Amino acid sequence: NKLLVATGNQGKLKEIREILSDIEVLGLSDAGIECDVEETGTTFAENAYIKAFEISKRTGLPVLADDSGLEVEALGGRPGVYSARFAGEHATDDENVKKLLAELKDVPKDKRGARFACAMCLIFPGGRKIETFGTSCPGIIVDRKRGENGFGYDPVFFAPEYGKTFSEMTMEEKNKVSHRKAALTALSEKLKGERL
Ligand code: ITT
Repeated sequence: NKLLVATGNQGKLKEIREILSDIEVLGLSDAGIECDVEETGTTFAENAYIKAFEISKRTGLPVLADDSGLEVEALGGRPGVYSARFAGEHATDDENVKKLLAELKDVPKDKRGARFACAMCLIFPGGRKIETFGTSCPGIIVDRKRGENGFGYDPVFFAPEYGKTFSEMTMEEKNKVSHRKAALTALSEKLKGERL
């Protein structure tokens, strides 16, 4: 019972592995596949489909793709689908977080609301596809990094309900309230226990 996930992001992969604990989850690097699909879509759903479709075409295997990002209210929903490339084409997580904090420098605390969003697309050989979407618990963007866990924007995404940033949560805690968990729960419901 194996599932190939069309991602080169090790942070995503770790979380997906933990959430889908009864399936053997492989990333592109585990399968020796180059991670070079261009994300030309304008929505999370389009990009998830583009990644799943391309890798399933190349391998003939069932493929799951995750396209996700951070939506900040004060920035009109940016960086959104550009979250990975916010500070430039090959930006590091650190550079993206720096750019976000710089853009929010003069925004007061009560206007720093944000959420993560995640689109999942699963494509079977033969072309059947299942698509889902999920959002995280509400958050605010704090003005400095807090915590060591997670990846991406986790160190500055503070969840008031829990009094912690996503980086101060354990993976188990984050996986209860994350956009990725919500999208994968919806996916399991659509699969209704059917084997992959
Ligand atoms: P793949 O396309 O290979 O899956 P990627 O990192 O390019 O990897 P995306 O295009 O979906 O993935 O961009 C998602 C970006 O949004 C990612 O780089 C993070 O910076 C951010 N992000 C998504 N989920 C996150 C999470 O749970 N915690 C923190 N940041 C997250």
